[in-house]
Amino acid sequence: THPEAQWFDEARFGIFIHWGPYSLREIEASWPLMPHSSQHLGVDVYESLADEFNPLNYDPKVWAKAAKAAGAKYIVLTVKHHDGFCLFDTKTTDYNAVQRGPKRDLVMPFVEAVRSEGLKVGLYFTTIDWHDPDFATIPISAGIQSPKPNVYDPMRWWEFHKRFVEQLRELLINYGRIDLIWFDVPGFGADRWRSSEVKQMMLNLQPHLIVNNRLPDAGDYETPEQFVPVHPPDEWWETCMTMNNQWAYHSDKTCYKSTLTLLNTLLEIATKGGNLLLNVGPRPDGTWPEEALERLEAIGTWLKHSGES
Ligand code: FUL
Repeated sequence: THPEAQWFDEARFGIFIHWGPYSLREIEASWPLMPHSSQHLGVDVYESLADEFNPLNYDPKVWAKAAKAAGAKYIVLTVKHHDGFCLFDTKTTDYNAVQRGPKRDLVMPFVEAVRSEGLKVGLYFTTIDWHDPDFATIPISAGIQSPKPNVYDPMRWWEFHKRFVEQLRELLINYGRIDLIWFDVPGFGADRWRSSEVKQMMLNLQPHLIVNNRLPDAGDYETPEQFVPVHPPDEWWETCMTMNNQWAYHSDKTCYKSTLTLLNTLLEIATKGGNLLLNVGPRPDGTWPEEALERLEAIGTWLKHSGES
């Protein structure tokens, strides 16, 4: 890896952010599109949330300050989850924040705020896209299906793939320095994603970039989800974890992990040489839940007093 990627090896603590139109309904990101979901919404109802989404109190400077005070070294924001809604400006689809509800690019102020606090900028960008009409042509045998009708057509797959690459290019060209791309859903194998070509394209644009292992065979680090590995991998790794039991915003205050539990997790991960990517699900207006802020503040105070940050 590039020398300017070494920060990841020492970071220990980052903040993950799951935020989008789904936050309006306190449902999980994207998965309610699936018919078997207990939070199921039909595609039309789900996608109409994009027009309702209007985060009037969105101030990513406040986010970045809260993350920094907690002792975090980087922040990763869901710029596109499986539902396909883009928080950034893109020419590839009109299902994006500039053309729907907010009528503005939500990623630009985020990257600027994170950078100005001296934190590293991470963008979560899932490989799959349930809005894209050509994505639905993934073969059923690939495992992850689309909630939309599913007819495999390889020509249409590559049409989708073109837009996938174009969106990555937009993210790596239009927003200045990006430190990390957090892919999701490591399905279908490297050939279907042209992983090595895609990785080379990304490194040509931003040579210091770190990529997680959910783009098949292209990752710089491993991503255990919701657990701390008993035997940590030899290579770089990062556990991502929720503070409550949903990635996206939920108002239930009763199911949060205690500060002590979160601190224990962070210390165990640090001892084992990994990073903790701890999730916050902002409210639809753009503010962070009190429960999350209190815990982050307490973690920051502890880290400061113990001389860890
Ligand atoms: C998973 C996703 O399906 C979840 O919605 C969430 O984004 C988590 C971090 O990764 O694979």
